Amino acid sequence: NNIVVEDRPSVGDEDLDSAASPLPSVSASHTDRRWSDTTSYAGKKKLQSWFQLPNGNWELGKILSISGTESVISLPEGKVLKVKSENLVSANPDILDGVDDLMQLSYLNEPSVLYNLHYRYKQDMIYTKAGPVLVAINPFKKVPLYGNYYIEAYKSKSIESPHVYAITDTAIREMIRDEVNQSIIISGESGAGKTETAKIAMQYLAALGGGSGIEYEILKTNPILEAFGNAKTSRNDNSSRFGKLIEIHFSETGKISGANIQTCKMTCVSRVVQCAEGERAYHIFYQLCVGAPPALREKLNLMSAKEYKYLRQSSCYSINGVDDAEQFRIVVEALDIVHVSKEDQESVFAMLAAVLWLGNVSFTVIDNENHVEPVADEGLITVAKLIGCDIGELKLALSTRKMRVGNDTIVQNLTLSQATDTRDALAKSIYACLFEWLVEQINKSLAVGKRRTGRSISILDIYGFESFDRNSFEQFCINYANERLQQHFNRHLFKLEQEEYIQDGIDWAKVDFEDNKDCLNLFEKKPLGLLSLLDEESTFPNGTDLTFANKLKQHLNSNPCFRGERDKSFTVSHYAGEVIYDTTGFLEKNRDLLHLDSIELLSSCSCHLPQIFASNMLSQSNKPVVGPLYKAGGADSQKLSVATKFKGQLFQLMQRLESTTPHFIRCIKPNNFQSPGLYEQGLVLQQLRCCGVLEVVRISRSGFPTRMSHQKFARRYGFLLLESVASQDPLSVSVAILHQFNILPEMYQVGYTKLFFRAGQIGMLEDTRNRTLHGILRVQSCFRGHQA
Ligand code: AD9
Ligand code: MG
Repeated sequence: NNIVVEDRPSVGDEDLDSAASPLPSVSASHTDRRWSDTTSYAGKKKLQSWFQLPNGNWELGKILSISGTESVISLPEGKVLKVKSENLVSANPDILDGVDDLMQLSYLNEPSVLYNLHYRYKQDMIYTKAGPVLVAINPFKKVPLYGNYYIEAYKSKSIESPHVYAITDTAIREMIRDEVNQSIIISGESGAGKTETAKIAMQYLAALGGGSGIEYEILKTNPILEAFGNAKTSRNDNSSRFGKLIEIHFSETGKISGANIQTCKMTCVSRVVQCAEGERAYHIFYQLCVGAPPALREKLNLMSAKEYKYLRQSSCYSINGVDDAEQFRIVVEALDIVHVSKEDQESVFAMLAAVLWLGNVSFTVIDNENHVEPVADEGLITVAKLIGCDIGELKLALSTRKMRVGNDTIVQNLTLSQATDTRDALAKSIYACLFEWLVEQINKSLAVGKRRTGRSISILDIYGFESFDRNSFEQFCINYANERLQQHFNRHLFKLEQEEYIQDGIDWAKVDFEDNKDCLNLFEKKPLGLLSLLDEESTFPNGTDLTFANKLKQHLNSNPCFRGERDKSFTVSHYAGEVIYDTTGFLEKNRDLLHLDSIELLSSCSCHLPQIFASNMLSQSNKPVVGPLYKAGGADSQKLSVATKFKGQLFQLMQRLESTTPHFIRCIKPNNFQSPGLYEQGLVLQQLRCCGVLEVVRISRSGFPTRMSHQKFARRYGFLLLESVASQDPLSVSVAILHQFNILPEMYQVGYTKLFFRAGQIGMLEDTRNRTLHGILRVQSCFRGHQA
C-alpha cells in the first residue's frame, strides 16, 4: 500500500509556518510568473492534491497511490485516474479553507488561490486580502456587507475581515499617523466592480462627517457623473467612459473639509454620435427623454429616444432593472445639492437636447459637385433655438468652411460626408464641453474650506481594460491608461519595495515580476511610438487609417509588444492580454476636427453655455486662431490632438498619485454574463495573473511589508519602555522596545535608516500603545475629576 498520510511535504513547497527557518527567502529562480511553486509533486505523499482537467479547470483529488513517477487519484465524481505525479499540485489542509488573507496559505499555488477565493465567494465573502492588496470579486447581486452597522463595526475594529471599509480605514489612520496623503487605487477589467467599490469607499469616508453637509454633497456627485459619463456597453450596463480621481480633503479634526474631482476627460466622446448594436450613448440622454417633466419637454421640443437618430442606431433604449425616469429625478436632485442653479440646469438640458436634435439635421445636395446644405426642418430650427443662434449662421457653419489663403479668406462648400463630420464634431464638442463644465461646477461647490490641513485621501476609478471583438480608438486610449496604472502598481509593490530593501541594506532575494515597460514604450516612444506616429499621420492631409496602419507596421515591428495584422489592424500585447485594434476612424477621432466656423458660431450664441464652451476651446489652442484649426495641407496644427491631450491628463493624474501612499484594490469579474454565483476559474485566473496579485502575496510573505524609521519608531513607542535606556539615540531606543516586547528576531530586520517588520507585527505594538494611551487618558480624567 502506497498511501501515506502526511500533513506536510518536506521539500519544495513554501511553508508559511516554518518557524524553524528564520528567513524563508524567495528562490532567486522565480522567473516564471505563473507560480513556480506549483512544483512537481513527485516523490511526495499527501492525501489531497490538485489536478488540472483538460478544460483547464482544477479539481481536488484524493491520492490513492504513488509509484515511480505516476500517481493514481480519485476525483470527486468517483473517477479514478492514473496521472503523472509531476502534474499534481499540493493542496492546503482543510483547516486553511477560506482564509481571509492569501498570505496564510501554506501552499501558494494557482489552484489553491482560486479555490480559496471561490470558497469565500460562495458564502458572499467577496473580499480577500492578498498581502497588502484587497481582492474584490464582483457578486453581481446585493450582498449584506454595507451600511451604517458595518461602517461602525469597521471603525471600532470589532470586525476585521477584509473589506473596502477596512482598507479605507487604514488609509485614514495612515494619513493621520504618517501625515502623508493617501490614495485608494481601484483597478480591474470592465465590469469588475471598480465604480461600485469607489462608491463604497466614499461611503465610509463620508461617514466621518464634515459639517455643512459637504460629505452628502460628495456622495451626490456620483449619480451626476455616472449619468453624464457612463453608458451601457456589451460588458457592463453602467460602464464608466471617463477616468476619475476624487481627492477628499480633511480638516485638523479629521472631518471632511472639501473635495476636488479630476477627470481624465472623455477624450473620445464618439459614443454621442455613434454606438454599437446593443450599447447605448450616455445614460443622461435616455433619462432626459423619459424623465423630463412636461413643461421642460415642451420648452426643449423633446421627443422620445426612438425619434433621435443618434440614439436609434444601436436599437437599445433601456437597461434591465433600470428606471431611467427615476434616475433623471435623482440626477436633478443631485444637481440641486451640488448647487447647480435651476437656470443652469435648464441650460444643461437644452444642450443635451441640442445634441440630440443635431443628429436629426439632414442635408440636401445643392450643386453638381455634391455640395450640400442643411434642410431647414424641425431639427435645424430646434438646434438654433436651443443654442441660441441665428438659423442662417447655423446653416453656414454646417455646410461651409472658411479658409485662409494668403491674406484672403475663401469660403468652401462642404460635401455630404464633410458636412456630416462637421455636424457630428459639433455635437461631440458640445457634449464634451458640457461634461467639463459640470465637473467645474461640482468642484466649485465642493471647494475646500479655509480650515484645510492639506491632507487628503484620493480615490481613483478609471475605465477598466477592454478587449472586444472590434477595438477602436476608444479602447486604444483606455488600455493605454490601464497600462500606465499597471506600471504604478508594479513600481510600488515590486520595484520600490525591492529598491528600498537594497538601499537599507536588508537581506533580500529578488522576486521577478512582469514589467510592462516594453508596452509603455510602444505607446510613448518618440518619434517612433504609437502615439507619435498617430499624431504625425493625423496632421498629414493625405493621411488615412490605412497609411497609418502601414506606418506602424513599418516602424514598430521590432517591438515585442507589437504585431502588424491584415489590412488596417494591429495587435498590442498588453499586460492583461493581446488586443487587436482596427485603425478605422483613428485619424478622424484623434483630430477631433472642430472648425473655427463652429467655434465662432458657439461664441455668438445668446445662450450662455455655448459661449463658455467656445471660449474654452479657443483658450485651449496655443496660438490665436486664424483659419481652420487644422490647416489644410499645413502640418502646424494649432490644436493638440485627442491622444496627446489624453496623455497629458493621464500624466497629471498619475503625478498626483505619485506623492501619496497607495492602497490597491483589485476588482475581479467572475464571469462575463453579469450573473451572480457563477465563478469561472479560467477567467478569474487570467485576471489574477495579469494583475500580479499572486506575486504580491509572495513578496509580502517573504518580505517585510511594514517599515518605520528608527526615529519615528522610537518616538512612537519609546514611552512604553519600562526601563530607561542608557543611550537615547533612536536606534538604541528602538532595539530596547523590540526586546521588551519580545519581537522575534525573524520577525524584523534593522536597516540603515528604518526598521522592517513582517506582516502583522506592528499591529501588536499599536494595540499596546493604544491601550496604554487610553489608560493614561482615563487616569488623567479621573485625576481631574478628583481635583474638581
Ligand atoms: V467599467 O471599467 O467602468 O466598464 P467597473 O466600474 O469595474 O466597470 P462597475 O463598478 O460598474 O464595474 O460594476 C458593474 C456592475 O457589477 C454594477 O453595476 C453592479 O451591478 C455589480 N457590482 C459591482 N460591485 C458590486 C458590489 N460590491 N455589490 C453588488 C456589484 N453589485
Ligand atoms: Mg466603472
